[in-house]
Amino acid sequence: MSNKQADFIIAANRLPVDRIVHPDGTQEWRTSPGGLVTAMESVMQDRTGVWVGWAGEAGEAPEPFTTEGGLDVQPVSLSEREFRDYYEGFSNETLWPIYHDVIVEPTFHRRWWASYRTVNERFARAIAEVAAQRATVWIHDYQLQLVPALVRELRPDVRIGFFNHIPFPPVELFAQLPWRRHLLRGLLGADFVGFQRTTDAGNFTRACRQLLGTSNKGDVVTYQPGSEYAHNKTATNPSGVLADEDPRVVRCAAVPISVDFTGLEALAKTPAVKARAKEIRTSLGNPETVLLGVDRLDYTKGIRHRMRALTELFQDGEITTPSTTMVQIATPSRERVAAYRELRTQVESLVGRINGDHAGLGSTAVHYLHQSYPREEMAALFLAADALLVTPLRDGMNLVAKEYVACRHDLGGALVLSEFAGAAQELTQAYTVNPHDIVGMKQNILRAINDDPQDRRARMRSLRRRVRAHDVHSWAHRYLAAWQQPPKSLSACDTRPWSRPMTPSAPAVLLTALRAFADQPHVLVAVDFDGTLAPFTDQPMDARAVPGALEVLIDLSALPQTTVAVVSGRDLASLRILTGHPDDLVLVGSHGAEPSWDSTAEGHRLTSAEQNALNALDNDVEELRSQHPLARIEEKPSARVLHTRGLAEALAADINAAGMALADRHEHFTVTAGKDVLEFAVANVGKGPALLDLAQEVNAGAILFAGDDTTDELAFECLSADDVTVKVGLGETKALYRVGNELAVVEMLQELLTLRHQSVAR
Ligand code: GDG
Repeated sequence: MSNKQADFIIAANRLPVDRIVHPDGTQEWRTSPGGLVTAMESVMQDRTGVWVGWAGEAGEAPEPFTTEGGLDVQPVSLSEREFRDYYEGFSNETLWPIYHDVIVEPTFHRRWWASYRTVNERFARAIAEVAAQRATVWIHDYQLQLVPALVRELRPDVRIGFFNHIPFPPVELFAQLPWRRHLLRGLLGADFVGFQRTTDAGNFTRACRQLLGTSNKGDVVTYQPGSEYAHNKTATNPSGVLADEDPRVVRCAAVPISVDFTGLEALAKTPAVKARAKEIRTSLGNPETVLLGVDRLDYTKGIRHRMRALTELFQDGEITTPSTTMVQIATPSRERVAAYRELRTQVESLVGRINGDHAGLGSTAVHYLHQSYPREEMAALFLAADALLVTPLRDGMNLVAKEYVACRHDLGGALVLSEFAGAAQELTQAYTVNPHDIVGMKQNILRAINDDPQDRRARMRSLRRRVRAHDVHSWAHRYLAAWQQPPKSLSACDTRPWSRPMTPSAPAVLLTALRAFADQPHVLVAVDFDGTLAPFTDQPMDARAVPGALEVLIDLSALPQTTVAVVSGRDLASLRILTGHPDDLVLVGSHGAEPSWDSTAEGHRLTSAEQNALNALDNDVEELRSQHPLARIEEKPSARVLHTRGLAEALAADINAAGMALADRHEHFTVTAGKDVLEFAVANVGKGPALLDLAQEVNAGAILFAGDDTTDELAFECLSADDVTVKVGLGETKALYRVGNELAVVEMLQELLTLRHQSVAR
């Protein structure tokens, strides 16, 4: 073991180095330049750091060494048997499927679990030996979930963070694991547990509450080590309580990972890479359209679904060879695991069938490459592709999507992205698809290829802005900042408006209004989304409609002469995702600027003056973002939104003030302040005019509109006294009626469904 003690330790299953053996027999360790290494370089600048991990070869571990890039590494050994049981077995055949929605069935073996524990203990000892007093220890990923608690036991002086690169499953799936409590206790040894998405953090805290009986407040889990045995009273422990340790307070939050934007962009700008991109297109026969897929050959990546969509596109004649061709890089992965071998057979048979049916002499439909390539070649492929298809069924983040965006400095290309990849929460300007919906996927692939080049460039510009602002350096620094942040106090959660007393309209009064409305010949029922159908969440894409909400809307829309719309400030793409792409509902996004019913207005094409105004605003917004890294900026096609939800009051006020100062400088924008949001809209439409337009379009004589926010107030003002306007929650309102919360909205709509049903049956 090394005598070196470090104040910053990274622990990951794999060291970021590969052994290179030269023809003359000499060898060297070369750093494999992954995102994590780049991120760590930027946080290790003023510290002494050591990376603890497996060197990639079974057997005795090499002695600690320093790589040619100056990275100190502390190898941990794995025997051949441990590689099979701990890595291939427990990590990849037990945990991986459970953590990815059980796409394939997990396998449970006690021997694998024993090996996982042994290897985690070995990692913990290696960390404890190299950690200086009060060192910072950052442990990565699902292979090492027991390590935080094991390190804490050996070295209570160190500060421990954990980052989970893959999703954390809902407790219903996680609970299948026979060792579920051990894993949670292992993770709760950390001071801070980071996840890719807030849903993952939420799944984890829920699992802790349900399986360990922790008390959770906001983003903090308070855990009394041993207390879960309360469920397990025994003769030697009649009270069932072993709580002789102090309670532990663990913060859990989402800190989504990213890529080295600047490095990738620079690589893609090198003459060699640009020339190679051209060469690739030439070698493919200079097709009009090159589609690309780059994935580890893993069943989570949705390669089969993608191939099915492609097969149908060729069958339908929507795409043909030689003008369109697909390149699928399927990097070899976990090749000794049965599910991966089976996947390879299936993918290769699908590719074979597509080529058999649709390729010609000298023109291939799918170029399938089961190999890995140097990063320069990857960058060239990204530059050569007109669309990248990223269609996982479940993915923690998906770095390939972000790498593609970072490489497209020419603003070319288009990103087709599964809504089940963590990246979809940030990359909202991608062509979002549900990989299970082959029809939708086909449509979006065609849109990505055929959309107006201007629109495609605008999307790419916006995607690039996002990835540039949230690159891997900012990820690492945000992680460290979040780790140091004091726990969010619960008082922020307790002040949700509808937990205070309120006076909803008397049921009889509302019922009378609903009855009169239901009797109108043709009606428009419209509701806002956030705060009306779905409770607010810290991360906008985590919002979910309360149970029954979407169902009752769809049932209403099935009735004759009843149009149902969801009218929101969100952009149309995210609204589609959050409502589940229902065909029967009309969706109106961006405060009316993106009505799904009017394809000419969809996406609201900006005039060049509007685009210039937006660009000027973006420069100032970037400035604001650099001064206030915790401010969240949402980009909509025709607006920018400053979110301060979940931030400390003083900080939110500062950010708001900075936002208002921007409003003064950018007078072309309509600035609307909502709940913890400030929206700058260049296209001045508004929910009120959008509702009136829609009512006219469908010939509705009466409108019911329910909403909770300031922008809804403006809509209430536009409607007449014969319409039914419903305020949700507390606060001053111009609406005629009021209900308490989202669940009360559902009850009201169910009442309306019954009344409307009776009315149309008469
Ligand atoms: C896990 C989570 C999360 C692939 N083939 C080649 C190659 N790659 C590189 C890609 C990318 C990386 O491998 C793959 O990263 P992904 O994010 O796409 O997927 P996972 O391997 O499943 O990673 C995932 C990630 O952790 C980080 O937190 O995003 O959700 O599952 O960087 O470019 N690189 C080279 N040649 C190849 O052939 N050079």
